[in-house]
Amino acid sequence: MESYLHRQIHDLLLKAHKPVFISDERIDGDSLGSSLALADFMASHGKVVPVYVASPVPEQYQRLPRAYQCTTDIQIFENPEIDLVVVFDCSDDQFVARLIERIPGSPIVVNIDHHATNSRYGHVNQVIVGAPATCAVVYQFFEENQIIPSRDAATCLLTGLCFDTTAFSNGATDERALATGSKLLLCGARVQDVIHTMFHNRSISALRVWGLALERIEEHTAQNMISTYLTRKDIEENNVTDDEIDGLSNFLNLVTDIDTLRIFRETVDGHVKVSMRSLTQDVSQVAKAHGGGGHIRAAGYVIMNATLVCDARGCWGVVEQAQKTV
Ligand SMILES: [Mn+2]
Repeated sequence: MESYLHRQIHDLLLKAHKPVFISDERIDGDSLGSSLALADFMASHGKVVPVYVASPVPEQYQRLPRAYQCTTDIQIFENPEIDLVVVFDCSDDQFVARLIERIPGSPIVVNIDHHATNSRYGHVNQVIVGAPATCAVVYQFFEENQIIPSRDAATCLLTGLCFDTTAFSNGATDERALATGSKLLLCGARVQDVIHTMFHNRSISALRVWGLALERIEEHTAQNMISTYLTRKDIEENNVTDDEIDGLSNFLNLVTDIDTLRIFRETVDGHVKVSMRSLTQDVSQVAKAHGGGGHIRAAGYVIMNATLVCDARGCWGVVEQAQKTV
């Protein structure tokens, strides 16, 4: 089935007159790497495909091959000629629906992903839950169609694979991840560029904010769990962006043997975002129960209209505001 779908996607890509790619709302190494690798494949067939991103590409990813093809211009969807939409690493069908409803025609939607919570919203759904990254699914696309990815495409794919496996260290690291990594190196992926993109990019201010989060770690011994908290004030007073402090949950997951961890962070629009990681628990179910999503071992959700408060004893908690009534 997977091979059949890869060949079907190949045909759709080559037949499309006006394709558009969508990278997941949450921009990371995997969502960008997978979409840019296929954008590179399309360029080798003379087609420059726009890659829609919900917000500007964070600085650390701006050197990825073809990152210049990313656009935040939502008006690109207002084109009746669009006949194919390919969505990468995105389990949120509402995000995709809001973009697709802007297209005056009825394009074919291809959904390429590996999230356990993906609802299979496309006409063609290449959702491989066992895959370590969407980039591994896209690598399989190349392989099953007997195409050798270019050096640039391989570098994009290795970026996503390293991102989602935290450089082959977390629970998503399996035989397929290591085998795919090795094949990408043989295709000429630039591993030092990937390591630089992933790790050598933290500003000192961002580390200070991480420091606040590390200081505030609370232990829940009975559940073998830790939690920590970051407010808007922490982020804004240190002049860092949310992108810059992303990666804290992966870092904690890498350096502790605590089973489950949760990071609560106030968002710019008045909500609280919860990121969870676990070594043994299915946190995707917890996330789903709260309207979020993700993977079995890495998932998250948003508590709407909420703030974080620290009481006199230094204990942190989430305060949900009642919805304003008109
Ligand atoms: Mn992913």
